[in-house]
Amino acid sequence: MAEVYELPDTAEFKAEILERYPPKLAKKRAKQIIINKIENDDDVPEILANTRTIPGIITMRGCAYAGCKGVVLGPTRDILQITHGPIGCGFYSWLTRRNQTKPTTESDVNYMTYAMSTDLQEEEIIFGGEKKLRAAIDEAVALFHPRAIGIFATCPVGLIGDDVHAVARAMEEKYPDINIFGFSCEGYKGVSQSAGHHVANNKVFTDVVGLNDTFSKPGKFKFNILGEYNIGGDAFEIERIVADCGLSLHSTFSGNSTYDEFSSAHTVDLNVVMCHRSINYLAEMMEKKYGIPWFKVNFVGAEATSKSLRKIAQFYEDADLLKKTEEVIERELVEVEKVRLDVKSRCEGKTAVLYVGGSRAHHYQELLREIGITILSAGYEFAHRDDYEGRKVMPSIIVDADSRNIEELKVEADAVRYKPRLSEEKKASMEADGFAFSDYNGLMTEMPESSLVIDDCNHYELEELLDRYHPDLVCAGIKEKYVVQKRGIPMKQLHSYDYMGPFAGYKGAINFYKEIDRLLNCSAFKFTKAPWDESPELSATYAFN
Ligand code: CFM
Repeated sequence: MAEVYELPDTAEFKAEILERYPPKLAKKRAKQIIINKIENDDDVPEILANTRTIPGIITMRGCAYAGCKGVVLGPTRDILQITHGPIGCGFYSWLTRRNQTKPTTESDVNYMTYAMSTDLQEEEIIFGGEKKLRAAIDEAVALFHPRAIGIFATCPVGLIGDDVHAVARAMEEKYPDINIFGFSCEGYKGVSQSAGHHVANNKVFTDVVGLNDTFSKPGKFKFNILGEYNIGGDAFEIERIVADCGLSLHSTFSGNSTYDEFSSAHTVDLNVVMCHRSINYLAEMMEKKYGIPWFKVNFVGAEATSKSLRKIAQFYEDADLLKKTEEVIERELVEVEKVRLDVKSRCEGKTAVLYVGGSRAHHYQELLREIGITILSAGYEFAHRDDYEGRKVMPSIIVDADSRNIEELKVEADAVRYKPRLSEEKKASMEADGFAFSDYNGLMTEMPESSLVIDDCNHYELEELLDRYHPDLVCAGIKEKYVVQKRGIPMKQLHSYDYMGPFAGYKGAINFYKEIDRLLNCSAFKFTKAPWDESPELSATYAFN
């Protein structure tokens, strides 16, 4: 049952926010700023999501290229990745997210430390850039001899009509031993980075997964983690815990991953999904084509980690595995509880708001609640209605022209490799016992009643909210960080974690508790005076009828 926190005057606050917008925009934002209400069977109000940001608004969002190259493919280390576009796109998607990797031997390749780009100039924008892309691939092959190359399209490439797929096909003919594939992830391809996730999922599914039937790892209980990107070392901590439980993690999509792991990912028995938004497509497609079931997990938060480990162990129905898992949980919780209770004594009763991507605004509520912090407001930058309201609303989501822009692959069972890991009867009986497959309840069911859920929150709304409700902590990204901190409010980046991590798993929980304790109880913020409070500020309003 969700906590009840009476955030005062939310309706009035919402009306005030909307009053300053032109009428058409106010009408749209009214559907994206929601006062949370949880009905009996976990029904929540409908929210408008995955829709275009209003031009001129300072959004927190990124682009489709960022979602494809930066997010989904970026963390894998031995697929050589070439950004076809101006140098800025390649440069700013180059490890700013702090995704880490750890080659297992000295001779393992790691391309993540390179930013490879065709560095398009005016000349190519006018006369076409495919020649330069082919030359870049020749150069990359000569220097690195990679096994796989991904080519990522940026906005100008789409505008001038360069065909990255045709180049990929031609270059694959020239280098038949190298798997070369292109991504139509032009920045404007969708309304946010979410479109890029989908493009990435599709291509990895059609061109990589399923190619290698022989690569395997030792161990009995083989599974993949989908949607964990090893920011600040999160995947390393998850790897440590699942190995201690006796599980065999085959491939993570895509934190600390390799091409071999991706291409043989169809050989395991289970997919667990961490970030639902960025990768639920791949989970669904792998189930249809190979018969691998999936369910949602969350390794952010000590309790959530324990729950997720137990669910994975229960899936295999093995007494030893279950026993070992309980031992790991008990062992790890000793230190976690010690730190948690100490930190909680200083953080209890504080309040926070979170506006992050498409899953962390939900997952990190777990960690904050564990140290007694109340969530006043949260929202995603680019999630869809299912991430807010739960997957049960998926059939009622209206597919608009922007979403239709991204191909929905028609997936059928593989003639050779399809093997249902669970019979229909078995799955049904597990479900009858409360074991949820292919499910996600979304963020709103776990938010306090009457808290504010804001989709695609912008800087104006965030500042109004800070003025009105004075949260003790803001969790968001780099674009928000300094505006918030200059006001004297501690701010934690939940994308890159600033300079820290891991925050996942048990050690991550300890790191996070301590960091939030330091931030909330640091007196330096009390002495901070925002420059705009000290000197006059220009202000303006829209002129409209
Ligand atoms: Fe998934 Fe992510 Fe997120 Fe995301 Fe992202 Fe990220 Fe994020 Mo930044 S894949 S949706 S596109 S959990 S980069 S690791 S932190 S916005 S909440």
